[in-house]
Amino acid sequence: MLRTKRPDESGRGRHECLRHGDGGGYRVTKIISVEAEPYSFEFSAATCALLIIDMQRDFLEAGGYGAMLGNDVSQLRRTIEPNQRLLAAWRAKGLQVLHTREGHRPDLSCLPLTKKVRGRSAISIGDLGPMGRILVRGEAGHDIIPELYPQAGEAVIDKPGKGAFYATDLHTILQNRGIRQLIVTGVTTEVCVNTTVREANDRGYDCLVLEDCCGSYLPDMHEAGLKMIKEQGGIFGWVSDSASVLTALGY
Ligand code: C5J
Repeated sequence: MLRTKRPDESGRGRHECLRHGDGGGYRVTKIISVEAEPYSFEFSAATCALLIIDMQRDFLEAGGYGAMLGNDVSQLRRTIEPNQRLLAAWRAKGLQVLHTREGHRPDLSCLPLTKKVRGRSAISIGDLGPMGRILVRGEAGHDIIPELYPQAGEAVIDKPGKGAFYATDLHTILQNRGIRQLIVTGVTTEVCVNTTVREANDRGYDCLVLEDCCGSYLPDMHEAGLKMIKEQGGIFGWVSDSASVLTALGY
């Protein structure tokens, strides 16, 4: 495939011509440009997916794991509405969506002992809570919140670690679907979002993280997590917000 960019154009509405080897036909792909830091993030609809990280009841709802550990879930719940708006717009354009869930097999065979005991908390992964066994696949608390529930055709990646690429088929799915760019949202900013963005970066994906669609129980960690992504010329990726993506999509 041969790619030619029109040299005089930049930003919104720019087009890229993709010429296919057989037959020499051209397909014109619109480049969508989102205002972002450290500079604009560009993607084409066919090669970009929305990746929503761990918007699970155990992290976001009263009675879930996060709340049982004494965290203020409102810090995460403020991300629900912007995620809903973005997801609705993304779906309406027919673009690709993937969701992740952090959790473990019921026999806990994919749960390292280190993760089970870290924090020395009275309750830990696998214990029984108000929404079933904490972060165990198949339990109510492990599932995605109803407000952002996956639709048919949207891949749900069950991950045992913080990063969505570790011990999952996410990379294979993205490769098979021709995805090269990810718009990443979800919780928590400094843990699973950051780990996933770093893993994606090392695998050759460009990631745009949306600050209003990501959250942390600890606001200063949210800020730090975003800063680490966009510093040094975007060492791990870009940071923007949902309004900028919606504007770029023509809403
Ligand atoms: C955490 C996550 N914080 N999804 N998980 O343990 O960030």
